[in-house]
Amino acid sequence: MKLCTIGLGYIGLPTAIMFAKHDVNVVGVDIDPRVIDSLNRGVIHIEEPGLQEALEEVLEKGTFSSSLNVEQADVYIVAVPTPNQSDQYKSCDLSYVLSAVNRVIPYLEIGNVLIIESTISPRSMDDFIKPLVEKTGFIVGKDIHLVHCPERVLPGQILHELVNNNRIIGGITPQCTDAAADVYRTFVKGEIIKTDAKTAEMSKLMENTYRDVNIALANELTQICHELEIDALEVIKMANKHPRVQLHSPGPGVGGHCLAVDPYFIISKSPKESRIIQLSREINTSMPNIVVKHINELMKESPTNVLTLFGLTYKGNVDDTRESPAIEILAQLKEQGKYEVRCFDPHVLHPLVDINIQDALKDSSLIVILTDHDEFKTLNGKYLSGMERKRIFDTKHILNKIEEEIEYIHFGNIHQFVKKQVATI
Ligand code: SAJ
Repeated sequence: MKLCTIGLGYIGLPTAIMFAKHDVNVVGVDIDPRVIDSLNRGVIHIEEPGLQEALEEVLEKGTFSSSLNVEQADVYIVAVPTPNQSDQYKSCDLSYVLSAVNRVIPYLEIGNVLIIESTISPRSMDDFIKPLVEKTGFIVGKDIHLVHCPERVLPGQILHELVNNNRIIGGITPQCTDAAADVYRTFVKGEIIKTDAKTAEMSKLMENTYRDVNIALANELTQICHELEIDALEVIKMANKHPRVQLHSPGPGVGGHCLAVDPYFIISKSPKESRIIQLSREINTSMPNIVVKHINELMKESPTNVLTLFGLTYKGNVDDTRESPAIEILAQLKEQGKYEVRCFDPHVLHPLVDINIQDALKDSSLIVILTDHDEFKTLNGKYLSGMERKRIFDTKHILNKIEEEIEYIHFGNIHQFVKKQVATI
């Protein structure tokens, strides 16, 4: 089998290398010459544990090469970005996917399998990609097997999850699904679950939407409990003792390139019906404003105007700041111009970030924890000695041990510190 992958990013590259490890002859294609140069020099251009070694292995074996140009193959996999557009409902920008398919079309031959792994809005396969392929005269399901196979791997564990996760295979016809299932059986040890293209599209989007909606519920609970002077975090702990309840955790908002993006792909396709999904997005995107309002209250009458943000990434233990609520909070505080804002994040190299925790905390009146990095969980008094007031507002509620001298504020007890009712969204 020969395979051509289009898009060599966080998903395309590990997928291409995984097939090559399993003796498939793979050419990986990308439009960025720097990516191709780097891979041809034997160096991966993204950070992912085990991937560098895997690249070296497949280059040595001779089963993987990379190129700027598509080549004739038996199977094509498209894994290119699908950003939000800037329209009213932030719909899915399919242009990179359509352009990748257009690049494959001249090479298509009867019997080929064309797989789209990029996250796409529901019905994209039926309404846009199938007609594009059929414009060539090929019949999908008979001549060409067209399939959506969403990826669901977690950065940091991609090589393990590619092999072990379940895989949803959604073909335009059952024949398409069967053909793609044979392709993934090359290395997938998880269950291969067969369905149709539009169910596969929607199920991928709903996985992340489910999480976004549940986080919004937890975030809304913090607002209700603030008003009613109840400890929201205790409420969550108690409610989760029920065997069938799993409330999520509140926080400063929802970031990253999945939860903060995918729900809009559903909303834009069905704006009238997607009421909870829209409201959840609204609640989660309002959290940075709420955190900034709390900060303003907590900084009233503070001994200095210095405050320190801990963590700029969208979640803990990653270096990714895409769509990060912490970045939004930093921007709002900078725009207000009321404080000297310092940032500390051992995972982020940025001119705004202090490398040294002592520098970040000198004369500070407040630490605001915005990301659940492991390094922050054991924060203790010895680091805080340079602070003017030892006060922590922990939006992720992650400190393991709270020393007496520290004023520890979180979404459970914020009402004791910020009496004034904070405007909800
Ligand atoms: N968050 C909360 N409260 C919670 C859980 C998360 O505020 O209870 C916040 C995080 O801090 C972060 C955001 O949500 O800002 C997203 O984090 P995440 O870990 O939930 O999700 P991602 O975006 O890193 O990865 C998700 C995963 N999807 C699900 O768990 C359903 C992953 O499996 C997918 O591969 C990935 O999206 C994707 O590519 O779609």
